[in-house]
Amino acid sequence: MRKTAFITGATSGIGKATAEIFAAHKIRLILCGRRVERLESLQKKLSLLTEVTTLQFDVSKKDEVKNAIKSIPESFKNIDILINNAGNAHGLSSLQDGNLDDWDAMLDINVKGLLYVSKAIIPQMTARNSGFIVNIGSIAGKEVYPNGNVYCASKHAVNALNKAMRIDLNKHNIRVAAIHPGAVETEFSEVRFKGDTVKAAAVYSGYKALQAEDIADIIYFVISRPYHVNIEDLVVYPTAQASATIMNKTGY
Ligand code: NDP
Ligand code: 8X3
Repeated sequence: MRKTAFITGATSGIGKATAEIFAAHKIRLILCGRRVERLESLQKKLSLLTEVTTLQFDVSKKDEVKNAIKSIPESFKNIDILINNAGNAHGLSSLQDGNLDDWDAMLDINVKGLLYVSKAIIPQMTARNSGFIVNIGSIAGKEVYPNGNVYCASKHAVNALNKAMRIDLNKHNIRVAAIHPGAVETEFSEVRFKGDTVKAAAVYSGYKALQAEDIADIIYFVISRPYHVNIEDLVVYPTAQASATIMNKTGY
């Protein structure tokens, strides 16, 4: 039987590329995000390959999450794979200069949003003793870098929650995995720098950054192992990057 996947943050970057590779493998899709026009155009494109439904909601608003998940059409209700991907960095400044609204956004979206979505979907997985949750963390969840403070804290929380899910869901036969990318060339830096495309482009210049499709390929590899195999934690860098702050920008 065809699997059904629920992907948050499917309107851009890693989430969109994951939707594309899943569709190519005939996985049925529930695509989520706030930008409805993007959801609709992706649904139109991917419906040529698989069944697709969309949900527009903000992961950080718990009532929106609950209502959206309740509204999933009956034929999509058995979710086999949850990709907790929605998230962003907002700002890059020292803790002492930090912006409280940016802090709220990162903690509300990257941490609480992931929790709200997981809480709403997990019960039907535990009822079936089956399911796979993939959490998109970051190297920011493995190390702390200058001015990364609250974004790093949010991704350290994702790393902790990934381990917590592995432990608490163990008795329910549910697979849980985290993928922690380094620099991936998406809209991520545009969001971090609040639409400053020059600053955003500089992040990815002088080397070959990871592409969203690279991470999507890895996500597909992880979810397509035999059921008894769980790849729990993967850190993925571009070849040019050795840590959050060590980047070989000599053109490789
Ligand atoms: P993008 O900015 O390209 O995509 C972010 C996605 O998250 C969009 O689809 C956006 O959809 C969604 N999103 C953001 N806020 C909300 C919200 N409040 N409610 C619902 N959806 C939301 O970035 P990436 O693809 O790079 O990021 C995906 C994940 O990968 C994030 O968790 C990020 O932290 C992580 N990551 C990214 C790295 C990178 O270098 N790019 C490296 C390591 C990890 P919409 O705006 O339509 O709601
Ligand atoms: C995105 C990678 O290094 O900007 O999570 O934190 S980094």
